[in-house]
Amino acid sequence: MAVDYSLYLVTDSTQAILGDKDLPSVVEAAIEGGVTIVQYRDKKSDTADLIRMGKQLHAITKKHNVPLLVNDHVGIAQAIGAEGVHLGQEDMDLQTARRILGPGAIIGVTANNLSEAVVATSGGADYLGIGTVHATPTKGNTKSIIGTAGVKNILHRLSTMEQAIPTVAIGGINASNVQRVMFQSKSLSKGVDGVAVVSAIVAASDSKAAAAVLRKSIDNVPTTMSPKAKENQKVETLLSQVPAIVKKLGEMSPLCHNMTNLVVQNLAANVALSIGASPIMANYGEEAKDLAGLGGALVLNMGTVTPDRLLGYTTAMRAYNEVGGPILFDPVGAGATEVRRNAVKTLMSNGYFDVIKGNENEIRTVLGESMGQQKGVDSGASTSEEAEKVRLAKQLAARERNVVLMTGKTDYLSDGERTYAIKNGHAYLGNITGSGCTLGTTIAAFLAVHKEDRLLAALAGILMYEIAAEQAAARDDVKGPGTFVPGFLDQLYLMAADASQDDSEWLKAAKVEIL
Ligand code: 3NM
Repeated sequence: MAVDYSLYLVTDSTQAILGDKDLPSVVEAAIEGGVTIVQYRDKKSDTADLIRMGKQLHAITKKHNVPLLVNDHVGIAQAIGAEGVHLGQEDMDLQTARRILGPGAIIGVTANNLSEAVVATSGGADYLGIGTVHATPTKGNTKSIIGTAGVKNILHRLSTMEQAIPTVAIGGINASNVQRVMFQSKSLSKGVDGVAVVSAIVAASDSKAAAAVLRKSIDNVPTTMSPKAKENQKVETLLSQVPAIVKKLGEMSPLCHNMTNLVVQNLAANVALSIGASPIMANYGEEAKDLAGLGGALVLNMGTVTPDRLLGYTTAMRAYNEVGGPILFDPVGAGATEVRRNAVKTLMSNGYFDVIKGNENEIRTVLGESMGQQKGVDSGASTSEEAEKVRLAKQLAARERNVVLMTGKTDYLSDGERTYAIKNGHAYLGNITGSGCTLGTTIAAFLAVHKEDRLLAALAGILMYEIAAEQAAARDDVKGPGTFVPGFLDQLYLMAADASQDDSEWLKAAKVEIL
């Protein structure tokens, strides 16, 4: 029998999740809403109660032709004639369970890492529950939060194995993130077959409606990261859309929420104002819960990171991810210290970034390819050939299914499918502090107003920023880095004003090549 794992309900009978509702009614409503498989999970009840409830649930699932699995208790599964069991790593071993339940039983295993996944698959598991994807209050003793990047790693490994095994992702999955989890965790060769949820259905006041919303999202997961990638490929096609996007930015004046380092606060706020965005420099993560709903974008800049800030960043990421608000991640000095290398891992496993922007060392570190010790936060001279830089940007974008900008004398912009080289900017940008960080601020503002094609939004921001720098450097009153900063802010401001008048002469200076 082919099992449909697409919407996998795991029950919970605790007051915190189920409340005063009746579990069999919740399960039946959830099946009516679109749940395709049910796991009875009860860590507290004694045998008699487990059998009583198990029988009631099985009567319901059988009526709807949906398999019922029992968590952990192989004997209970056998006693009530359930279709199978789900085994955690601390539960009975797979082979013993198989011997007891026979070849026809569905036996699933929880896998938190590559080796657990490989062992369970070669040991004959019928499916894997991969997690914990996001932190969840539902299960206190989860081992580690692996994020969608962790799920993707496991899927990639599984795709190289002889046995094809279905998988479900579990942990903190709900209506607001289910599409992102399914979309992002897909490796080039393999995606999850479904998602397993507890609280998103069991804690909901209307479990049928909650299941139906999840069902609809699962059935409509986007298949490509850039629906416009095909039509928006040629440089001319992209450039022709830039003026309208710059104009829209001025009209919408989106909120540009910066959680950035101590050094660039003032310049970042001024750049945001000059291009026509509305900056807020809120570094306290709890504030993101309100700010994320305002239609803006978030910049997470890792410079001058502290434990407090890291906590704030993860809270803010979550808030923006939940509403689908764009986030730009700037892993400043990613390879400089052990603290920052770990901070990158924490952030990358906590959610999704729409754009990752960094110099070559930083992108390499985020990709997990160590460069050895990086000195400070300066970009340092690059010795790599263009092909190597393109590989790094493209590979990270393909892995994360997002947009990656690798900055340098030439910038490389990729979404894993399309890659461009941008040769604008001026040497003075390298002589002032915060020029990379405030490019991040600029791109974030553009992401907020142009959601259809994030690569194009980023390109518009890069061009406005770097061409303004060229114009500023050419001004008579600009004599060096000190006078460059005010001249640069003026040029950004003037370009925004021109855009409002449909004047986009400046765009003629764009130096963009498709690779
Ligand atoms: N197993 P919710 S996480 C039962 O990581 C369970 O193995 C997990 O609950 C694992 O959908 C989890 O409410 C709880 O976040 C998932």
